[in-house]
Amino acid sequence: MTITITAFERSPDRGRGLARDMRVRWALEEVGEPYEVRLVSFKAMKEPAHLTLHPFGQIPTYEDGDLALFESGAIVFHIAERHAGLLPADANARARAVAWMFAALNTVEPSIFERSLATILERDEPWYEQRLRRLEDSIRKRLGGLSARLGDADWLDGAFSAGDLLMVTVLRRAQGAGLLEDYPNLAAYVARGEARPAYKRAFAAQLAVFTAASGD
Ligand code: GTB
Repeated sequence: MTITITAFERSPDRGRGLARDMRVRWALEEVGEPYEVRLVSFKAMKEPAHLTLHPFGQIPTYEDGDLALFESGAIVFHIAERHAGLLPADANARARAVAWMFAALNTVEPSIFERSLATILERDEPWYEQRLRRLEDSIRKRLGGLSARLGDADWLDGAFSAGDLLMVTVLRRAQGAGLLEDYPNLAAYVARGEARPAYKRAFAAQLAVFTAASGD
């Protein structure tokens, strides 16, 4: 049975690979697992059929036989646990890689995500500039810590892992905002992730959806 994931029928990111199906596609490409994609509209996401898969009516979801999952982090973890290549075999190294997965989603992603939302939804508020400064201060705190820890290493803890995969997808949302660019080792880290063949295949697949939908 082929794995099926869901993704935006029309991603608001216009094919930049910023929606969270990208990390699931990338993980599946890294482990060489074929998958199908069911595209869903914003309307369909809130309808009963999709809500049985995702209680919050979002993408991505993951179905494999009688297993249905939501939450991109849980999906990537599931893929990483069942296939070689995304988590080290050594128990301590594996625990550290899992810690980096949580760090990406719990510690680094929130302020980056909030900032992007604020730039879309709160731009006209009188307190917008103040909020943006606050969010950017907290992003810089996280990027500073991450940059110091990464140093001149290629990946966060030894070989490339699911922790790096999630961290790179999270950091990509801070690109072009004058944030990531202040940390050359993090910018190079993201570029290393984006240069991986599995990343390129995943990116091309999600871009093809946008291109087909827009008739470009
Ligand atoms: N914690 C969940 C997970 O990690 O899976 C969050 C899932 C989530 O936020 N899904 C978003 C969604 O379905 C898409 S990824 N939103 C529709 C809704 O809530 O109704 C977030 C996202 C959306 C758009 C862009 N973009 O345009 O750049 C980037 C990321």
